[in-house]
Amino acid sequence: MGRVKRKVPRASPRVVVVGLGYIGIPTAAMIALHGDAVLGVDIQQKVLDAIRNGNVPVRERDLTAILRDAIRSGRLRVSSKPEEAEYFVICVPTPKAGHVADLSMVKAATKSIVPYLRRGSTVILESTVPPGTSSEIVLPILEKGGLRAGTDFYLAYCPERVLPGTIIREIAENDRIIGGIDSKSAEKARELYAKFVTGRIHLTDLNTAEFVKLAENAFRDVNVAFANELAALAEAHGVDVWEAIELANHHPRVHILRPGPGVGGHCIAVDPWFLLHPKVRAKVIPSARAVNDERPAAVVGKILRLMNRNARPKVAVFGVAFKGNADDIRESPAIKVIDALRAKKILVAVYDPLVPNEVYPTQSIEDTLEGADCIAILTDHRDFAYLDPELVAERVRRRVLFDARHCVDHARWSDSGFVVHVLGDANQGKNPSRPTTRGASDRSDAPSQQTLHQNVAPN
Ligand code: SAJ
Repeated sequence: MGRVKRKVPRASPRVVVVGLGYIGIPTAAMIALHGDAVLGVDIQQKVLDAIRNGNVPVRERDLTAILRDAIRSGRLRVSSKPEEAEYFVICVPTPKAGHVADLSMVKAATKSIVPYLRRGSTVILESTVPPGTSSEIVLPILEKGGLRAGTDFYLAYCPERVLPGTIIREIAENDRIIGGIDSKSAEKARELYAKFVTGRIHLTDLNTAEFVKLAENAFRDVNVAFANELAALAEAHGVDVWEAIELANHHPRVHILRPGPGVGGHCIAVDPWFLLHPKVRAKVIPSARAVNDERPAAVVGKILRLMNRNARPKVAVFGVAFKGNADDIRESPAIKVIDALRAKKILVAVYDPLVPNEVYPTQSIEDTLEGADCIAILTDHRDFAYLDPELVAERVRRRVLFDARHCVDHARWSDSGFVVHVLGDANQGKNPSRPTTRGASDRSDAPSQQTLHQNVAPN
């Protein structure tokens, strides 16, 4: 990929964005595209090099195009050090350490901007943090530089709310919540976001904004846990949970989410813990976490029951990303399932069309299927709906499918001789499995990866 040349002379930044990851890059690019000079700052040289060359170190639809436009316009530069600016936007990760937030990157990013703060600057934190972080941790670090928040500079919290996979659309269209240390701070932050956000912007105080962000992700976690519990109950009652959920969702005030092998990613599986407080014996949020954390083990149990303990059973895992159509494996429930199966001496091959091999070791679709005793779909990548079960059947040793995401056409797989087991549906998988008609050695004319997929969308 050729280096993208700047055509316009270097401008001093109006906005400095600290942390060039999933949130920082699109934020910096959007602000630049809407007319402000932006400096993106990151401590990783390889991230800076990639961006300078117009390459996006994160996979996100349309992001490369807007990043390149922003660089080409001359309004986006990157550097390892901040500069003086009117706005500082902090977008660094807050992983969890045990059940608490690791704020080391927030602290380091905050310290890094202190020498560049000037009278009238506005500091905005976007990272997901426990309530109180902006006022009790960020504020004192900033004030060590001698300026006073609310008087000399402004401080606001504006959580990112974008869904990985649709970040570019959501970064513009979603409503934003802005908490300010005072109303002037919230207003100053609103002025920045109003340039590129078409959704509504709601102003509040710092703690409330921090709390709202966590409440949103805990809400989703609890609702996925509810769907997961329904799946277990449906199996016990001999009901198909997918049909049951579909029917229940016809109620005007019911919207049940989808069950699955667990909750992954760097947000929903992590953030609910940050909401807890020592003074409160919270029950719903920790229970939801426990329900979702137990899902991989339940899936492992199901897959083991499908294994005929022949010489060395092999499972072909489809999808290692934490969710469909993503290339991110952080906290992925699929990895927990794979590791547990391997610990039980099951041979596991992994195919994921989106996750690069250097991120997680995967195999070609052919090698993954070769001699498999069970195909386990653990991630709902759109690609999997296009697999041709007739061609897949020619590669495997036993035609057994376990679909933990309800994402392929089960009738077609059954028609191709597969015994289909679906998470949450006790009625599937009643037919005894039958071996393939072709021997494992008779594979010379096997289809290529391309032909294992249909060319048309399934019904
Ligand atoms: N999942 C299910 N069933 C569902 C929905 C999700 O099992 O019905 C699983 C997914 O497979 C995945 C996990 O939950 O493993 C989380 O995926 P997700 O799509 O629910 O959420 P994230 O982590 O990609 O993004 C969330 C979003 N938060 C909410 O929807 C409330 C996003 O808007 C946030 O910006 C993001 O967290 C974040 O950065 O905090």
